[in-house]
Amino acid sequence: MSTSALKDSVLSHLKYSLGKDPEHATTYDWRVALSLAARDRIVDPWFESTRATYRADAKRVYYLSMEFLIGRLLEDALVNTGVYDDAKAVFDDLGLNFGEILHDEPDAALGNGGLGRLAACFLESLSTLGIPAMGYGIRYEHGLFRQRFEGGRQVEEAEDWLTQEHVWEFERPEAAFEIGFGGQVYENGGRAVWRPQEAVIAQAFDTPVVGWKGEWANTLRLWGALPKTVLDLQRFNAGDYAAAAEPEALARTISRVLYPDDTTEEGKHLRLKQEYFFTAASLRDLIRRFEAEHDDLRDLPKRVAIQLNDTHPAIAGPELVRILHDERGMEFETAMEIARGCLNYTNHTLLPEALERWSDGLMGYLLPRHLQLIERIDTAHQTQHPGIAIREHGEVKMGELSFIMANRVNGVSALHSDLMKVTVFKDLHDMHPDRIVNQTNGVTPRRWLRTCNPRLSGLITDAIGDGWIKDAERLSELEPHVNDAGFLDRFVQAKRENKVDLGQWIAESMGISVDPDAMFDVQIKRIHEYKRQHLNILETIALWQEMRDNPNGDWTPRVKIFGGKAAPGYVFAKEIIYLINSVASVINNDPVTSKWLKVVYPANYNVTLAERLIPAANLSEQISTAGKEASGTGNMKFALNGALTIGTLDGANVEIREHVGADNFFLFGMTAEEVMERRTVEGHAWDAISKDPRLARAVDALRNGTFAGGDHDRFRGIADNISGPDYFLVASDFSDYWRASREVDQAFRDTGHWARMAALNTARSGWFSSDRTIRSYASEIWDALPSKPLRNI
Ligand code: 26Y
Repeated sequence: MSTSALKDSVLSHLKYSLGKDPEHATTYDWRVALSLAARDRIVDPWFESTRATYRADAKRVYYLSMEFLIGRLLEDALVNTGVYDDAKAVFDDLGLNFGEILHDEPDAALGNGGLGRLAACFLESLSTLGIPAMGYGIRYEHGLFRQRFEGGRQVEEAEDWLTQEHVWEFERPEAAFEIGFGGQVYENGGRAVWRPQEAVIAQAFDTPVVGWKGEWANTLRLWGALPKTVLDLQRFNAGDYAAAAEPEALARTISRVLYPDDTTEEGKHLRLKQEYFFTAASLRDLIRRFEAEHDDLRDLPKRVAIQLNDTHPAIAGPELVRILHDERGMEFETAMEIARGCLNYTNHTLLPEALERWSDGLMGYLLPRHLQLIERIDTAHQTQHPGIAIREHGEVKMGELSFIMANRVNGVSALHSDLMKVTVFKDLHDMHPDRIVNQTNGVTPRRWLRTCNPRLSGLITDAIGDGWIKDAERLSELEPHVNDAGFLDRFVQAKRENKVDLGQWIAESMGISVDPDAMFDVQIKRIHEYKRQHLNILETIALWQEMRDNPNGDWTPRVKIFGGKAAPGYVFAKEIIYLINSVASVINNDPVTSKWLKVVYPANYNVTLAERLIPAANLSEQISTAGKEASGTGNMKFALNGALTIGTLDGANVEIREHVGADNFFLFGMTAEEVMERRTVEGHAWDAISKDPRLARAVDALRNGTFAGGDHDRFRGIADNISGPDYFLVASDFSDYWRASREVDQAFRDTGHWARMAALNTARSGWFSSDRTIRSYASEIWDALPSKPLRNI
């Protein structure tokens, strides 16, 4: 398509869709006009994909997820449909700032972190591979909260991405289902009939997800909750306006907010409602689609694979059995078999507190028939495999339920899948030894290299052509180039320019000046004790103290960059945020160390900020307590963008190290096994602190008010934790982390060698493409085949 055709399309949308003339159009107007023009180019392949799927009677994959952390869509769509350069030319021609227009788009934060972003990468890969698939989730009015810092503390604000029109979606008033809650179960002619007490409408909103080169597009179908009756007219006419609007407000609450990854008690009722709401609507939708084409529901497993993204949609098991058994009259055992033939479950955590459990009371109140069916499923399973119960201590364990109802269960890295077999799912694994399979996570190279890092991707394409974008393993063709000084120079140059851009952004948005030749050392992820941001900040404190001891030393300059949100109810994580910000304000104002050390913590880390930070990183901090991080996916994005990792043998770090080579990875810390052993040593933290004077002094600085304007109490909680229970073994891993960090310093000074290691990280990270992950799910779990590519744009 030519630039002028795109320009006509943008101008036409500006006029006819937005009712604006170019003289009065705002950045928003231009952005929406361009988005609509881009969307137009996706609609044909989207329709064609659906038609091809029907024609081939292909098996469909349904990915059920409470979270889709899709971020911004415009730039990705322009790149994937091949019109990015044309679009830029159009706006240059119009004399408008293209970057500003792209950045006007709100970041759709319909997820908390890794699990939600993984779902978004998977959708893009499913489209790139041409696998007929649909993502199902919730159209939250308010995504993940916006984070601000007030005096260094996290403050949460409601996110409101939907106050602007979401231009990518199509509302589907005809695709709507009534979803019930509560009520009673009756018996009628030998069949159970559930008569819910209340009901809301789940209405579909579709967003096309286009793959590379626009060859295929799948759908992300998000459900919004609507009332059955908009207004109680009787109450309204009686003058009680608030009460009249109540049904609407109550119904809409269900799709109002995304739950922050949290363990608070409040809102449990609403969370379970959300889970059932979107799961039930999705199942009804896919059964309706199946029945439009086929007449025997016993064929469902041949035509449909359903992937449960963690236990959040686990109610799909009993719901599918309820539909097949109660509503369609199938034998219970047959219904079970069919449901199990369709369902698969991905586990994303071994942390016991993060595995969902619902009390019998709440489950019985909101979903009385489902509780009965869960009892029956439990009994049936125990008859065959005594010793494991889904229900225990008055609770339903959703992990066990998901496992029992699934054809395949998977972990998200090799280590994690192995640990599943010996920890939380040990007994179930022993009973069903073939059920757990590993599917190591991946990230889409389109967004996480091609789009977010145009300098590096341009250089790669110059060297090896653009085949790597669709087949990331071809990045290995870069290997011979890492011995070419000219290539390495350009590699270093691309990284440096990305750092200059980031430095400018940091200066403008935070008023902190950073040296683009310093090492950019980045830890971005949710704030959690197991991810150990406090280990990083302790090392920062110790380094700063040492620099002050030796102000004439030849220190390697570093910019420590942090990003991440804490769950609003997670007090300790919020203390860590406060500590990082407090340390930053002391260190950044210290004239003695300012040429070597800066601490930068921009607020409101999100997908857009990740896209800015990752291309500019030299060092990737992946320092979780071994055995706790299921996989990590940020670690893959960094390696792909030529950052070196300092990390523990945890999650996918293990596999990253294997792929990039042990020489190109800074390893430290205890292994998962050593961690378990160390915990049994009484006084392990004290022991570690007494053996390492640097650590002792850093912990002391938390207690003596150095970072709290003399207040000895402000960070006492963190200090006491590190020197007391220290469940996450910050103290025990400190010395080795310090050692590895100094090795990093040394290595960074040998710029040529560092560049070579960085380039090797890029060349050897292609395996971490989500295309590889999806191919593997397709062959090992879904038995789904890619359809033929349709056409090239
Ligand atoms: C129960 C509920 C409130 C809840 C909500 C969100 C519980 C957990 C989560 C999110 C979990 C999550 O994001 N897990 C991450 O999944 C990534 C993708 O597999 C992994 O890379 C990462 O290690 C894991 O922490």
